[in-house]
Amino acid sequence: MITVYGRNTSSNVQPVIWLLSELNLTHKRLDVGGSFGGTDTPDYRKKNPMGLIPSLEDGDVTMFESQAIMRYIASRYGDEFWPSDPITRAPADQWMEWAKTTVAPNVVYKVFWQLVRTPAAQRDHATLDEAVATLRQIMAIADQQLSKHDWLAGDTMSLADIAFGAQLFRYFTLPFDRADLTALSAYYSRLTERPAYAEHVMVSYESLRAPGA
Ligand SMILES: N[C@@H](CCC(=O)N[C@@H](CS)C(=O)NCC(=O)O)C(=O)O
Repeated sequence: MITVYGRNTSSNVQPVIWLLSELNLTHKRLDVGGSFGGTDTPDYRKKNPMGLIPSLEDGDVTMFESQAIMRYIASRYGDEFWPSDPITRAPADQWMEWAKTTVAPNVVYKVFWQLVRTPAAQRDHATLDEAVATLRQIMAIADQQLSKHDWLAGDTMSLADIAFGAQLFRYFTLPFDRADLTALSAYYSRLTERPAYAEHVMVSYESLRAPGA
């Protein structure tokens, strides 16, 4: 049985569970992290020395880092989202890294953090404004890509879409000034029609809201 440790409101846990669900893999998710705690025990630190979520156990495999976990799951349990051919896989890998290193810092660690996790009185408006401006530029790149084909890395869904799409619920529901991007909006709309996305990514983040945010 695959076990994922991590609360369902985490932007790093959600893509892992979304992937498991897309692949119809039997798994269980345990509430760990945030208000649930459980990340400081010696036993948990053996799974994840950073004391963060998610962590994964699958038989003899124990690991942390959400993107590595996704690559492990997708390559062990099929070829669908992570092609074994390096040439086919390269664009998916490229956009998957882009989603994590370029999009997530702005959507999650800046805009989401300032608007939801930070009391309004303590909000850092310079950080927020800079991230909003950056997002206008980088989401235009995604929009251009998605105007050429249905998925971020080409004509088939890949881990790039899981890594990127998992951030779009926050991106489209947070109250900030987004660029009007037709292909990106249509892509998000298609994602929201996927049952696994609706169940595991479109999860209310109100429990994470700081008092006064
Ligand atoms: N690079 C790590 C980042 C993990 C991370 O920062 N997780 C956050 C949740 S999104 C966390 O564990 N926060 C502490 C907590 O929830 O207790 C990954 O992708 O797995």
